[in-house]
Amino acid sequence: MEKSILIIGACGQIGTELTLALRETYGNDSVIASDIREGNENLMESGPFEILDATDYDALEEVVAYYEISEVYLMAAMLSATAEKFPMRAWNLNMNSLFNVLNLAKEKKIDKIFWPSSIAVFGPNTPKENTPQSTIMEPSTVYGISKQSGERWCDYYFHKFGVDVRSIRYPGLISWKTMPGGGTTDYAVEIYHKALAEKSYTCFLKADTELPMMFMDDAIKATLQLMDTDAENVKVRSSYNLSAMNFTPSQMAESIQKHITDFKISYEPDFRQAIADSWPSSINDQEARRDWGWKADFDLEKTTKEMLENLAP
Ligand code: AKB
Repeated sequence: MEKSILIIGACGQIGTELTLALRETYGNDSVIASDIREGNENLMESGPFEILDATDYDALEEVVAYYEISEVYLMAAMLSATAEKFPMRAWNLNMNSLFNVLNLAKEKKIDKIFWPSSIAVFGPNTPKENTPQSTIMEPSTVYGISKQSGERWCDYYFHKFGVDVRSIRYPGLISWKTMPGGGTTDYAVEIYHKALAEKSYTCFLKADTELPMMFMDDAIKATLQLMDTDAENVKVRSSYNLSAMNFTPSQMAESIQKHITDFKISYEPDFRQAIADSWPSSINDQEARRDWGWKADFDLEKTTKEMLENLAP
């Protein structure tokens, strides 16, 4: 039978590019985009779209039955900075949407799930450098707590009910097609927009805050690769560590200055500094490399070139 794929949260930063990539692979009509609001023109015009609140089980079940969906990518979530402001709303969205999708698979209404986790599952007591797959996980943010709980539930549904759920701990993601919203790593996208528009940027993190990051093409490649591999290769059913590059805001500014020589950066750390300080600065992703052949293509220099070229007016 042909695949029929539902993307929940299709209008967000990852969802938009993932939908377009999946449509290119499986055909426009086989990939149903959904969100609580409409997305950009590219996304809306390239295939079917449904307004859908993923916390509403009945509405979700109806869409799944109507389109005979076999795979769900659940990309809807409230990210770290916004979740600190609305803890209960974040918990409700991040957890109930996951339970709804896991339960659809448990009831055999869908076959396969992708659910994104994050480096936010780690906390201040986690080893900061080269953070291993399995280690101390004591997240100190609302978002991190929801992602860590989500990982435990994914692992539980796999072992208890045989649900084929697959997941990646995304680092900060850098893209030019859609803006991120409400994350702590968002500075790494905003900086390019401001560099081109104003030749200056005031960063909300300190100059030397090193975080794991990834260019969106790599994130999409990893997601499709993990979803494509045979089930027996997926040895980690909580979520895979994934790494591409690590840098600080000042290193990022230097890479921009190679193209825009008069670009200036200043620093005004806000509440997001504490979130960033609780996360790892680099990630060990040997399990993803071993199990399904993961390897990143983009480093900081290549990312900067790609971002500036595509965002330039
Ligand atoms: C955030 O900053 O909240 C996200 C993430 C690292 O999961 N980009």
